[in-house]
Amino acid sequence: MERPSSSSATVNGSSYTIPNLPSGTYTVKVTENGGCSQSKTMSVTNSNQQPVANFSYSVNGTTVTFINQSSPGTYAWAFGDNSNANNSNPSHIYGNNASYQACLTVTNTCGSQSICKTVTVGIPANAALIDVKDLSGATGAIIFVPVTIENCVTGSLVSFAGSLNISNPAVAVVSGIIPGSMSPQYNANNQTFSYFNNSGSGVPCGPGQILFYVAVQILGNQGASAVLNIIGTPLTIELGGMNNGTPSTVPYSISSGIVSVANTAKIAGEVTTYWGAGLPSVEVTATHGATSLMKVTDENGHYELPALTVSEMYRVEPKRIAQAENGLSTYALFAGQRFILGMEPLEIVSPYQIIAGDANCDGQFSSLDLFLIQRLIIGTSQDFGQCPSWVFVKAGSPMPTEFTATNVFPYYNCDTLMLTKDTISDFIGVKVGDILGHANPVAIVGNQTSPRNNDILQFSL
Ligand SMILES: [Ca+2]
Ligand SMILES: [Ca+2]
Repeated sequence: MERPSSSSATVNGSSYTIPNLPSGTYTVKVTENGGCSQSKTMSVTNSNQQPVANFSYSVNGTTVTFINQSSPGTYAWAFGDNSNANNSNPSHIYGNNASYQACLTVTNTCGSQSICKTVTVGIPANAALIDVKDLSGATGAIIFVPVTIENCVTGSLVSFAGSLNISNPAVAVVSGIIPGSMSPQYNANNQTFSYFNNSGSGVPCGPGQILFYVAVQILGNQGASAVLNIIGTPLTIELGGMNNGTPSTVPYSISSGIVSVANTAKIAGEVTTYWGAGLPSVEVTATHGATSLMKVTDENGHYELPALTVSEMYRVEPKRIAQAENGLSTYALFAGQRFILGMEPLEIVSPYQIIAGDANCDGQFSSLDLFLIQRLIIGTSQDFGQCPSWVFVKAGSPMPTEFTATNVFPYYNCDTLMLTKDTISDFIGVKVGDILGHANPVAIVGNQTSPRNNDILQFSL
């Protein structure tokens, strides 16, 4: 080979390789054993050079700023605490006072090269510690990660600003900031926050105090995690406090948090009448396999079944035992009879009224049901026999708009779902026999009814 450098290679089969050539124009001369030769000119460009990895870094508390000194290519940083980055000159905040192996891999079309360095970080004793807590939530949930202050080196805090970062946006993303003792303004476009106290004296600074919460939406699959950081780009971190009556910056260190995807989720919801009144004391049971968990609705009809294992099928079913005579009236029987005769009474406008009318739960509203309701009104019987006092319909399940005495049946009386994330499951409660919707939603025992159009709800316990 001739200019700009010379090298030689032995043919291996019909090919040969001469690595690490600087860019330039080369003449390749092939000589056979007998001395005959032939030449060809070709050029080698820079882009085909092997990558070279190197970096330096600076430490400030637990914040490390990395300076890339590698050849061009794509960069993959592994900071040694299970977090990563792909930008050229990342800044990273470590969670603990410790040593970490930080590695950089640079890749180009010729291959890749890695280099690792030991980075030791520490939190100075004279600095306040801003601690982003660890928190997990189910896929789809929004969790509220507390940001607290420890080692409060100032009497009161007057300002705080910085930028939020999540190491892997496929796992979780920041959706906002919820006030604690501070109420920062937040810019979702660049994930920066800024707070200043407008009382003139600042907010008292106590150990463990929650400054604010970062609202984080969980997106990843269960078991995944990401680092939630307060970082100095694009908005520089600055903590301001009162120092002997003078506002000044406060030295700080930041401990990052881990947001992770939980392997449990909750089923929650509300149980209401079809006119929207909350139903308390409804037993809502979630069953999968041989296990079941039950919670009773509160005074507003809300329930919550927490910490259910995900990736399981659940059957959610409400049940309410309350007095059978609630909401019954002879007038409702006349309206029901006119409906059965096809006279379209004005009092019956909802398919739930037909479900209420089916007093023996046989899937149709008929004269026999009117007879059963009448027996309860006059005291010949105390219950509906094969029908419970309340039945339930899964909210949002399809209902015919042109309903008849039979086409609203069967209805969805439970919710069956594959639990993958926090899930809402609402139900409509229907008091059996209450054809006109007059049942008192809070009546559990005794004999009380209350017209729902009345502002005053009359009941006694
Ligand atoms: Ca932390
Ligand atoms: Ca019936």
